[in-house]
Amino acid sequence: MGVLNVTPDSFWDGGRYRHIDAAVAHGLKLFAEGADILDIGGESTRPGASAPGVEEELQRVIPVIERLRQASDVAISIDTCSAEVMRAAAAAGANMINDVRALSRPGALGAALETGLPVCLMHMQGDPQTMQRRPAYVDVVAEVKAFLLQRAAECMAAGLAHDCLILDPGFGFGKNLDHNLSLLRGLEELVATGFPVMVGLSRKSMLGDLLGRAVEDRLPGSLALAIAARQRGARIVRVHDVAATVDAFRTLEAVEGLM
Ligand code: 8Y7
Repeated sequence: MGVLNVTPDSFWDGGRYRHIDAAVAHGLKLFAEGADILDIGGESTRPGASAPGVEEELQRVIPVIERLRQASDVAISIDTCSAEVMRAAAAAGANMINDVRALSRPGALGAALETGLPVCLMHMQGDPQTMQRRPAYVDVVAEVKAFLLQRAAECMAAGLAHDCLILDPGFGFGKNLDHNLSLLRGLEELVATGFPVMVGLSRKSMLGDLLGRAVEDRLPGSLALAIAARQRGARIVRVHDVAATVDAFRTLEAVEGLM
């Protein structure tokens, strides 16, 4: 899965259409590099970020989805927590919902159900404003797994099909370096639930903590984390660097005799 963020700082100035053009071009580039899915997001969930209004989020993502849908048959994931954005994205041709709040916002579960699309449920401790202040767990693997299974059960009770659910431990979302490493070491426990597992590790601050590197110098570390996740059974790996990750995975597959 390639990351396509549509979250410029000043989206409402005269540069708006240029931003949309650039986002579409970047999405098509990631598709050509081998991404099976593009994850399109209009709300920054980085630590400390504040949320845009729903109108602004719609204005950012819907034109990009429409244009990518016209231009290619890449699978499109909408990265949103908003019921309204889920509905509009599905109508514009999105194929999947990625909700870092696991359908907890009012109306989100109902909207996801209406779309009939698969949904990635992600674990987060706290909210993006405050989550990295003092994350705390007794047993991070057990707690994240229990939360995701509970949420999956609630979604299925509401009518979502088992086949439509994907689970994600939410690396960096209310987790310190030790928590993130424990979750990655224990990823097979989540894989053993039988739900497909998705991970996002690309260029995250755990690599800053581990290596002391700035975000632009975290590709080698990101590839190591992507490989570690894949070896433990992750089915969807959300990355910024598609071409490099495809090379790493093709190499891994050759070694493992998968191709
Ligand atoms: C993740 C994510 C981000 C992740 C899922 C970043 C939207 C932060 N990370 N969605 N989104 N899993 N499912 O650094 O780990 O890319 S945004």
